[in-house]
Amino acid sequence: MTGNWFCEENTPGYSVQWRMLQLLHQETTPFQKLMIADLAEWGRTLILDGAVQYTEKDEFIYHEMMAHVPLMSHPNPKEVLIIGGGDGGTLREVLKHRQVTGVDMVEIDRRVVELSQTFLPGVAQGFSDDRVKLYIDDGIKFARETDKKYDIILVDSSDPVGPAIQLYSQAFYKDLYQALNEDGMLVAQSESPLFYPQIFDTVVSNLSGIFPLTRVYLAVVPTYVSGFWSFTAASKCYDPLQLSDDSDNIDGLKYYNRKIHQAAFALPQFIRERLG
Ligand code: AG3
Repeated sequence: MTGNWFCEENTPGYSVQWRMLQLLHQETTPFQKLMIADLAEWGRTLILDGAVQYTEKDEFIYHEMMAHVPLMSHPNPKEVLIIGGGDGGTLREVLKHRQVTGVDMVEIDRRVVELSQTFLPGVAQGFSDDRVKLYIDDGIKFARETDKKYDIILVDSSDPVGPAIQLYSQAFYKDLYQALNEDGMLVAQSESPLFYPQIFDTVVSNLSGIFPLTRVYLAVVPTYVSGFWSFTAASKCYDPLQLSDDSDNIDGLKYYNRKIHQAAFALPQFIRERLG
């Protein structure tokens, strides 16, 4: 950190600097270094191990795209599992679907949940919704041990460092496959294909080794490394690209709409070539 600037080092050759108006909280949890700051231009921001996860200004893009693409494609999503996502952004979007009757959320770091509720605007409400059950637990262990079946699973993980490494493994995805109903669907954030192509390849190839249908989609998330961000949808039955006629109409969206849903699956040539 230099003066009032927070510096996110993405690679040894590429860093981004953010002017910090106020450092609101900082601590080292048993899992990671957690920081909440008010950044000029971006507002309240959650930073884990030096990587920006959530900013007030652009979080809606990532969270809407993570939740609504699978939820609008599945005709009858009732039970949802969120792994990670302790800030509550994905949860807030999932709860906008009236068809959803239960959401289990598994976050390893209790402090992420507690501090997000205290400091991040617009996420606390979700945690008190009757449909939600919060497990402070290791997502890997939860996936291995659960005998519940879900319609949708969302893997809202941080980068594959520290507590999140195993969330990119094939063993974990196999457990999630088991935890999905026969027509279930999963979405995992799959990092920047431009900047972290190996991680992107790992997610896609691990998932496509297990699921009959895997599709990548994109969104611009300005505050994530390079802004060029991907999600990978893996499905047992429905095509994630296809919107279901039975899906809810959701109010109050700022990014997602039906045209965006389909456009997000149009992939640039360099990604198509990576996918083979
Ligand atoms: N999860 C993905 C954040 C990745 C950001 N990476 C980085 N800045 N190096 C975000 C969790 C939000 N619910």
